[in-house]
Parts: sequence; C-alpha cells; structure tokens
Amino acid sequence: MRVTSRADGMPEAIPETAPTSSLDRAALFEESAPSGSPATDFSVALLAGFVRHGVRDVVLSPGSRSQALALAAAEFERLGLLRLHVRIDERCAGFLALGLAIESRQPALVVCTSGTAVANLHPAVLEAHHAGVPMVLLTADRPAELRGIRSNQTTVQPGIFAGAVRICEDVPAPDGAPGEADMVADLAHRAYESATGAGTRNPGPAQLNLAFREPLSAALTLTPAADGAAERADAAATVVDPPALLGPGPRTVIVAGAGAGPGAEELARTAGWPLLAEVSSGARFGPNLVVAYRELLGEAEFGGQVQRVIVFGHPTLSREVPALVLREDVETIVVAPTGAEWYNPGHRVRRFERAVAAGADTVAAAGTREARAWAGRWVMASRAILAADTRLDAPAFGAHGMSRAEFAAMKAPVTRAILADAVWRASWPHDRLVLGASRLIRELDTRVTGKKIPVHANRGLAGIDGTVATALGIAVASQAGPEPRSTGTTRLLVGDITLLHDAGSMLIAPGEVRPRLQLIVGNDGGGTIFDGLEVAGTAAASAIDRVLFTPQQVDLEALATAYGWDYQRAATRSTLESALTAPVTRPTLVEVPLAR
Ligand SMILES: Cc1ncc(C[n+]2csc(CCOP(=O)(O)OP(=O)(O)O)c2C)c(N)n1
Ligand SMILES: [Mg+2]
Repeated sequence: MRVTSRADGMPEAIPETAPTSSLDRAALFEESAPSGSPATDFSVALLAGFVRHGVRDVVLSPGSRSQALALAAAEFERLGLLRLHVRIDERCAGFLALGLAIESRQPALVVCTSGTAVANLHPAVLEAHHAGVPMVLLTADRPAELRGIRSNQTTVQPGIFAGAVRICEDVPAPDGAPGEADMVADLAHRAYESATGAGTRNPGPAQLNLAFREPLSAALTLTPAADGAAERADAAATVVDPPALLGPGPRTVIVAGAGAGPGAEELARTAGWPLLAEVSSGARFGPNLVVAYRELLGEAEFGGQVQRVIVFGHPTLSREVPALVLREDVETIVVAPTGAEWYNPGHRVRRFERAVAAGADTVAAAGTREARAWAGRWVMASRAILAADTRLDAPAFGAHGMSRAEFAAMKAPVTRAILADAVWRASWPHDRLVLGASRLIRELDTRVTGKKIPVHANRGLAGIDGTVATALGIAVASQAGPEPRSTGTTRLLVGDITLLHDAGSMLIAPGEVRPRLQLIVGNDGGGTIFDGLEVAGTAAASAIDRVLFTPQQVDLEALATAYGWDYQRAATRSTLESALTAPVTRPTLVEVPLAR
C-alpha cells in the first residue's frame, strides 16, 4: 500500500504509474459551465474517468460528505452510463461490490461518507484483498482544516485499510483550480490500474480518500456528448505469461483450490494426472476428476504414492491437501497467475509459477499404459467410494410412477447430503452457484460429481459475513450482461447463522433489479459445524451451545416477508425437488430444516 498526501492541495506526483490513454480524456458530456461546487465538478470528472475505463457499477451508501459523488452517480445512472446500487449498510455495499466484480470482472465503485461508514467496508475489503478481486473505494472525508480537531464524524481514514489496499491516496478537497479535471482523470486511471493489477499482477481494492469542502454539491444535469464519446475501454487485458513446461517426471497429482479455473483441468487432461478439485475451484469436471480425494490422500496406495503435487487456486476445504504439501518426499509447484502472496503450507514450497503447461514429453507420456493406469486408479477408486456412499439411498422419481418405498423416501426429511446433491443437480452452466462458509460447502465438496458450472465461494478469508450481498452482486451482474447475459438462476446455499449474519443485505432498494436469486438456507438452528470440534466431546454441552453453536429460532418466513422476498419451506425431498426445479423470477428464500 502507498498512502500519498500533500497538505497544499494537489496529490503528489507518482512516477511509476503508466501514462493515461487518449480514451481517458475523451469527452462524455457536452462542455458546460462549472456547477458552482468544485466537489460536484470533481465527482463528475472522476466517475467519467472510471466509465471510460469500462467500469459499469457503482454501489453507494447515503451520507452528507459524499453527496457530490452520490448525486453524480444518480445522474450517470439516469444517462445509462453506470448501474447504481444503493445500500444503507456499507458492509452490505462492500460485499455487493465484491459480487458484482466477481461476475463482471470489472471493479465496482463503492461510495461512502466519512467516519464509521468507511470502517464498515473493511470485511469486504479484506476478502477482496485476499481473493484478488478488484474494487475501487471512494471514501469521502473532511478537508485538512477539519481533521484532528474533534469535528463531527471525522476519523483517520488514510491508511485505515492498512496493507489490504493496493493504493490509498488521500486527495485534498478540490477547489476548481485550472487543470483539476486532468488531475482527476489521472486519479481515476491510477485507481483503476491498481485495482485491476495492471503491471503488478496483484488485483484488489484501491482507495481514494476524497476530501470535500462546502459547498458539498450543486444542482447537476449532464448532456451526453453528441459525438458519442462514451466509448468504453475493454476489460483490462491480462498479461499472459509464457508457461513453464512440466516434464513427465514423478507420480503427480493436481490440486485445484478455490478460484483455480479451468486451466487446472486442462493440464490434468493433457498430462494424464489425477485432478483433486475442490467444489468452488472452477475445475470440478473432466475425465480425471477425483471427488473422494480426501479419503484417497489418506491411503498408502494413493496419497502415499504421490511424488509431486501441482497446486492451482487456494485450497481451504481439507486438511489432507496441506498435509500432502508438508511431506518431505513430495515436491510442490504452486501456480497462480496473479497475487502477491503464495500458497505455502509450512513454507515448504520451493517452486512458484505464474503459468504452467505440459511439455511435449509429458503429453507423449500421458498416453502410456503406466500413466493411464495412475490416473485411472484414482478415478476408479473415487467412483467406488462414492458408489458405496449410502447417504443418498432413496430412489429418485421413477418414470412410471412411484412405489410405496419411493413415496416414503420423497416424504422423508431432507439431510445435508440430499440437500447438497439436489442443489448441485439443479444447477447448470447458465446458472450461478454461491456457497457460504461452514458445513454445506464441505458437504458438496465431499460428494458432488463433475459438472461444469460456475461456482463461487468467498474463500479469501472464508468469512460467514457478506454472503447474501456477494450472491446478490453475482446474480445482478450475471443478469445485466454484457452479452451474453445469463438467463439462469443464481442459487446461494448457506447455513442459518450465515444468513442471519448478513440478513440486512436482503434489503433491496425500491426500483432496483430484484434478481433471480434463490437463497437456500439449511436451517439447523445454529452453527453445527462446531459440533465436529474435538472440544465438543469434552466441554459441557451447555457451554458449547451458548458460545459456539449459538442457537437461534428466528422466524425465517417472517424475515423473508419483512424484506419483500418470496418464501418456500422445503422439509421433504419432494418439496425440495419442486422448489429447486420451479422457475425463479424474484428473490426467494427457501428454508430447508435440517437435524442438528
Ligand atoms: C465473519 C465470521 N465470523 C465467524 C466465523 C466463524 N464461523 C465459521 S462457521 C460459523 C457458524 C456457521 O453456522 P451456519 O451458517 O448455521 O452453518 P452450519 O455450520 O450450521 O452448517 C461461524 C460462526 C466466520 N467464519 N466468519
Ligand atoms: Mg446452521
């Protein structure tokens, strides 16, 4: 992070930034007289700078100090230049921006007022930092003369996010001086480039801390430029590194953690290596997929045989993967196209690459009997483990009506395994699936088979916070386009505590898109993940309940109704099947009661 500020009015010259392109200066609007508020003129120029870079979304929370940015954003929305999302809670706003960026691959702008408002962005900033998701924070602040004198709603905002932001520029209050518009265009350019990781390969949040002085805004009507200069830049091109070529070498497995992407699967297929892909890896498909990787990693004739592991993405769902990397007899290669921090359990990893590919000798060797046998054994063993799993043992709908046993099964209560399986089966490539932290993501990870569907989970920090907002962001951006727009449904699968942690995100402003989001809550009355801790076997049950399980009896139907969401209860397999296969047209909460 770099905090830059100067007391005398202009930001410091920052030599290492790239020069702005001509697009940065293209006029979006007809020339107009200054509005009478430098804050408003500055805000218009700043938003225009971001729009020209291709930014589409702005999320804002109300406040006085940020009013010039907010009113400018409303005007940009009126002209169709930005999609505006208003959230009263900055924590929700931050996570909404995160979800929008995950889906659109463009940073969303987040606008808030001064004081605690800024601090409420911190959880989403941390997740974006650790997951490498671009985000631009426009935090309004008091001007220099009002800081440090106990002014109302004034704290130390520069540096508040410490190392979690790529840049933090403390921008003095605009005063309408000549040349300010150019300075603003440069500012937008720097913030955009640092958020998207241009030149650094380290995308994440960037903060512009913007001081504003009275008059805090002026009336604003913009006229779009007649020459249609509202051309947008394409999403920043990612630098493609020449891949390091991997030789056939020792017995190898590929691990795909969160966000690994399809490259992990492609390498597994071309090199003929088993693919141990977590459910939110984006690589959970293909002929070499090994679903039951945890069990097999623990077996001498599988995990014990591994000599080399190639890790993509961020593995977080098993203990077996870090244990494998820690082994003295295993060589690990970690692959990550972006990011400043590498996955490195026990600091054991010696080799890090931005990109890898199978060398010609590896591709040739993949066809040999020995190589095919290596991958084949893993795949077959995994299938056998899944086939022996009786947790789903109940016949599915028969083609010719149901037997009495089938009928009874459909009326039986839903279990976690049934829920995980049903949600996975209901999801298709045009849908989006978002998984909360806690038990249900692990349930899916242990059992669902290969399917090429977009799955997301906030695994940067694996918080239970902001999950509803993240899913709403993904849903809204997927429906809005650009083309091809998703025609599907976004499904969010969470536990009850995870939902309640972010219930405030169910508040969608009137007039805003109410996306096709199905929020499926596995309601077991508290945080049952903690029942699996060793301490649950030794500590007093009442103490575990009080401080870890944290029981709740919230009326989720009333909650849904209070926020204007549809509600369905799916207590049996048949009601769950119909809830998951019915068309979703609006935000809907599906409550699935689960036994503790
Ligand atoms: C912000 C945050 N606070 C606390 C935690 C610790 N935590 C992990 S899971 C969990 C409980 C989740 O309960 P629920 O969503 O009901 O899922 P369940 O385990 O019951 O399936 C908590 C508090 C966390 N991950 N993130
Ligand atoms: Mg729970």
